[in-house]
Order: sequence, then structure tokens, then C-alpha cells
Amino acid sequence: MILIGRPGSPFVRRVASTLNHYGMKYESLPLSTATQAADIAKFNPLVRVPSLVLDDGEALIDSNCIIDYLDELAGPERALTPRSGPERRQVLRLVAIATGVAEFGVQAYYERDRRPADKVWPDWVAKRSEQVEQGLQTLEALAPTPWLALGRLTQADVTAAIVLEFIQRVLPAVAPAGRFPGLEALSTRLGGEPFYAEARDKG
Ligand SMILES: N[C@@H](CCC(=O)N[C@@H](CS)C(=O)NCC(=O)O)C(=O)O
Repeated sequence: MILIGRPGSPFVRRVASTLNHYGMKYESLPLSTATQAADIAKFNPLVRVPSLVLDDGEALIDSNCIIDYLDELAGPERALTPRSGPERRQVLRLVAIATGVAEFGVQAYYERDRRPADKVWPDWVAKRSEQVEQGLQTLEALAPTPWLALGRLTQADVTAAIVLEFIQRVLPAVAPAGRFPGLEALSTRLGGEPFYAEARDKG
């Protein structure tokens, strides 16, 4: 399998971490959406990352769809997201909050850093930053248990920790050290896990 995209993207990183967690081998193709759009478009017409190209050439797109496929391959005993029922809904809700935080973080970051300076709309950056903070606060309220849900490691933990680190990098004023102590502890704890650390550093 080939994972398209750079680990600086939280969406790419959550797929890479999940592949590692399941012990699935893959190669990285760290294409940039900013400078290699035509190459990325061969795999995803929306020119977004990640894509995961399977050994038969099929290209899966969108981190949630890719992870759903990986969960199926891993089987219900190992899957980081339960297959059905209230437990699945609980994990998916938290994943939706975390990925929503990442999406709003990307929007604020693109608005601030990729637009021509005279076209930047500061109110938009402020609104998205506020929503990012609210999402992180909701996750923070659950964090110190030490897992976010089900008393064990789930996809919610992997995604939330990656997204916190992404926000710390692109919107540091929203997540200064000490603002989200439970999530910070989660990120530190997962940082000691090879499956997580390797995905952060790869590419
Ligand atoms: N819902 C998508 C979001 C993917 C996404 O937004 N990726 C960003 C990189 S962090 C991207 O490709 N942006 C390119 C663009 O917006 O032009 C997923 O979960 O994979």
C-alpha cells in the first residue's frame, strides 16, 4: 500500500498511525497539496490528502473512509473503532469532534497563511479559532480518564492527540502549553508508543 500525503497533515498522520498500529506495511509518498496538485489529482479528484493506494491500484480517499477499510482488514477484535452499537457511536462522535477541529484549524491556517495578505479576513480566522477551542475543550473534559472512551485506546485517542499537536503548531495561541492538560498528557503518552511516534516522524 502507498500512503499519499505528508505527516504534517493530521488526516494523513491518523491513517499512518492506524496502519502502524495494525502492523500493516506501507510506503509513503509525501506529495504536497501546495506544489504537487497534479500528482495528487491522479489519486483524488479533489486534490486532497490522504489517499491510500492498495496493491491492486485502487485508490481510497478521505481518512475516515480509509480507516474504515483498515478496521475491516484488522478485524473486530483489533479495530480501534467498535464495529457497531453505542460504543461505535461514542467513538465516532469523538472522532467527528477531533476531525472537525482539524478541518476548522486547516481553514483558519489557510486563511491566515495562504491567502494574499490584503484578502485575509481576520474575523473568519477568529471564528474558526473559537470553534477549534470549543472542540478541544469538549475533548479535554473527557481526557484524564486516561482514555477518551471505553476505558481503552480507541481511534478517538489517536485522532485527538494528533489534532491537538496540529493545532499547537498552526494556531499556537489557541492551545498554549497547559491549556488542555488532559489532551497534552494523552499526546505525551501516545508519543511514547512506536506506532504513533513513527507516523509522526515518517515522510
Ligand atoms: N475529510 C478529509 C480532509 C482532508 C484534508 O482536508 N486534507 C488537507 C490537508 S490537511 C488537504 O488536502 N488540503 C488541500 C486543500 O484544501 O487544497 C479527510 O479526512 O481526509
